[in-house]
Amino acid sequence: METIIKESSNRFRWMRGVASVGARRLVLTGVLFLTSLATIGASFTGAVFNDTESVGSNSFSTGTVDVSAAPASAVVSLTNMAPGDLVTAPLTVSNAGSLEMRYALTSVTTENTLAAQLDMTIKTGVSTCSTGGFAADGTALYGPGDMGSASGINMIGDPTTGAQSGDRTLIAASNEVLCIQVSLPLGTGNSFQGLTTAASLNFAAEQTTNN
Ligand SMILES: [Ca+2]
Repeated sequence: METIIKESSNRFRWMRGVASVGARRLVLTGVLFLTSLATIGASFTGAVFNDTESVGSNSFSTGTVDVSAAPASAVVSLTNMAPGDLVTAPLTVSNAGSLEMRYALTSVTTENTLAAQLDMTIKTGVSTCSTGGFAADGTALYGPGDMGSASGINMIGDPTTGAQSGDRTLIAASNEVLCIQVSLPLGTGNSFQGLTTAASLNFAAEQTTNN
C-alpha cells in the first residue's frame, strides 16, 4: 500500500516536471515570437526613403509715400504790391517715396480779404516759368482764382482719400514742375491798401495702389 502511494507520488512529481518544462518552452516561444515581430516592425519604420525641403526667405517690406516740394517755402512772395504787380515762380513737386502716389494741393491763408483779391494761377508744362513766359504754353490746373482762404481752398485735386477730379499722379522717384503766378489785379480798390496775407501751400499725398 505504501509502495503504491510512493509510486503514484513520484509519478505526480514527474508529470509536474514535464508540465513545467512545457510551460517554460511555451513562454520562451512566445517571447521569441514577440521579439521577431518587434524586429520586423523596427525594420519597416527605419528603412523607408524620406526627404524634406525648406522654402526660406519669404520676406515682406512696406513701401513709402513721401511728397516733397522745392523750394520748401516762399515760392512766390511780393511785398509792397501795387495793382497790376505780379510774380511768377516754379515749384517742383517730387515723389520721394517708393510707391506711386496721388497728390492734392490746398492753400490756407492767414486771412480772407487780400487772399480773395489776389489772383493765383497754377500751370504744368510751362517751358519758361517766368512772368514773360507764363502765357506762352502749359496747361492750367487752377485759376486764375483766389489765392486761398483761412479755411483752405483745394487748388489741385482733393486731399480726401481716393481719386478725385484733379488729383495728380506721380510714379516713384519722379517729379513735375508747377508754375505759379500771383497777381494783384489792376482794378484793385483803395480798400485793399496796407493788407498782408500769407499762404501755406499744403500738399497731401496718398498711395494709388488699392486706393
Ligand atoms: Ca484724393
